[in-house]
Order: sequence, then structure tokens, then C-alpha cells
Amino acid sequence: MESMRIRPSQFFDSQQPPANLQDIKTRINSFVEKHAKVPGRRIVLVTSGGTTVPLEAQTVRFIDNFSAGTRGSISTEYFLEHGYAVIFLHRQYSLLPYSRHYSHSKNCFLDFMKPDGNGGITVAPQYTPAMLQVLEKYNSVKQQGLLELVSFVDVNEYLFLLREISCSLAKIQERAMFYLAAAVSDFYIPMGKMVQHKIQSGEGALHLELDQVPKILSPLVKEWAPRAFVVSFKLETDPSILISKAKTALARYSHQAVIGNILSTRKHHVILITNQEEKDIRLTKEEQDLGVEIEGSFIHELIERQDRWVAAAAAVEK
Ligand code: 9Z3
Repeated sequence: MESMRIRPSQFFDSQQPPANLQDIKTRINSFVEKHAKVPGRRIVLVTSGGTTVPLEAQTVRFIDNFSAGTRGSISTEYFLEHGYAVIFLHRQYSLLPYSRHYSHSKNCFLDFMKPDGNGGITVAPQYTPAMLQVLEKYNSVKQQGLLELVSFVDVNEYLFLLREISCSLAKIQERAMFYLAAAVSDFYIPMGKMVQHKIQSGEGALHLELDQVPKILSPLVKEWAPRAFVVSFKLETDPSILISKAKTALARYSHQAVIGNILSTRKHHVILITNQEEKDIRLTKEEQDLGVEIEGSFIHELIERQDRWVAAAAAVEK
């Protein structure tokens, strides 16, 4: 039986906006206005990390969606290298551009340090060249104000922030790109049905009923930012359904591109799907061993397609 899915407008009418929404709106509007004045400057919204679904209003327990924020944080660095300004809407404490090279379980930053012999600390010489490169890029981005960080934890916050940022980005029309790599919950507990306090364990098995999250790409593409270039991600674990699911999404929302990936191979294989093509993008074994990042390959493909999108819009306007 097909279940009833709430419409996006009903969702926003019945849920509580995040307390800091107004502050974020002000910050994003001024970021967009500043970069809109730079001729040809593009702005991309990169979403990254997984959204949670709280089970209690005063949250002790929650359901999470898988994503470390690797895709989003790496991609942000590539967009910045291509001259984009980036709004990085990410799960709190997930990987961040630049610091990702030295954070989380991969590397402990302390391993890169050594005492300098004079009561101070220095970077161990074997790590200095690579760290200097990252530091220079990071400082240059910071100094030019090209990166705006906004964080979320749960799916409710994510959706309100996405709507706010979309409406702000709509002002720059085709110069805006949406790159929706965050792993967004498909199910949630509406505020009206959520218990206030911690669920007690003395009452036996826990039975949960989760409602469906509204399909947010629909208003994003049709109402909030109809002239922007929109890329969504499709994550599956069963390779036999990936392409058909990605194509269905493209047909349903009429946006510009879907990047399909399989959980276990996502770091070295993606499929780029547009209305005109279905392109397999893979890293060779040697590239994987050398630490090549697949985002470097498909982001420039997306940028080329946005170039054509911008040119086509300009031609219509003439
Ligand atoms: C993705 O498919 C991302 O590539 C990953 C990245 C979440 C796999 P990591 O951060 O992982 O590198 O660890 N994101 C989209 C996932 C998603 O929720 N897509 C929805 C769906 O598949 C559609 S918008 O239904």
C-alpha cells in the first residue's frame, strides 16, 4: 500500500524552525550578496554528512544516516580550486574541508607535531611540505571569505536550513549550484507525535512508527531556486537498481544531474547521469593506491555542464 507522504509546505507549517535560523539567514544573505557582486562568481551549496532523527524531544536516542562527510568535504576543496564560493551545510562534527586531512580517526594531529627543543612545538619535517600546501590553501580561502560553514544535526534543522539557503541562492540564478551529497533521512517522527522525555526501557520491546520525510527536491527545483544547476546524489547498496533509481529521480524532479554511488565502492566508482548521458567514472587500481580522489574527476565534469547551462540561459536572454 502506498503510504501518505506529507507535502513540503505541510512539513514546514507543522514543524518548529531551528532557533538560530534568523542568524543563519542574515549570514547567508550577506555571503551571497558579497559574491554576487563579483562578475562571473559562482556559488555552490555543498551538503554533507548524515541527518539524525530524534526519538525524543529532549533527545537521548536518535537514528542516524550513514556519512562521514568525506564526499562533501573533499568536493568543497575542488569547488574552491575552481573559483567557486562555497556554502558548506554539514553535519556538526563531520569532516570539514582542509582540516579533514588532519582530523578524526584517520590521523591524530598530535602525531604530526614534535617538540622544537626550545619549549615550543613544531611540525615534524616529514609532514611539513604537505601540511604547508593545505595551510596555504586554507588561509587563502579564509582571507578571501570564500567558504561559509553552516551546521545541522537532525533532519528538521537540515530541511529548514536548506530552504533558507535555497531562497537566498535563487538570487544569483544560473550561477548557483546545489550539490546535495548529505545522506538525508527518509523517515522521521513529527514533533506532534514525539514524546518529550527519555523513552523508558521497563515497558518491553520498543515499537516505532516513522512518517515519510517530504521529497524536498521537488520544491527546491520548482519553487525555491528554479534557475539553479542542481545535482543530487543517489546512494544504494544493490548495484542492480542504482541506475534505474537515479534515472527515476532525474525524471521526477527534472533537475540537471544525479551522481549514483554504491556504498561499498563509492570512493572509486560513481555514475554521472544527466538527461543526455550515463557516464561511468572510475579510478584505476593505481590511482586508488596513490590516493587520487574521485571527486576531482567528476566535479570538473559537473562544472563543464554548468558552464553550458549558464551559456544556454544567456543565449535565451539575448
Ligand atoms: C551520497 O550518496 C554520498 O556520496 C555518501 C558519501 C553519503 C555515500 P561519505 O560522506 O559518504 O563520503 O562517507 N549521498 C546521498 C545520499 C542520499 O541520502 N540520497 C538520497 C537517496 O539516495 C536522495 S537525495 O535516496
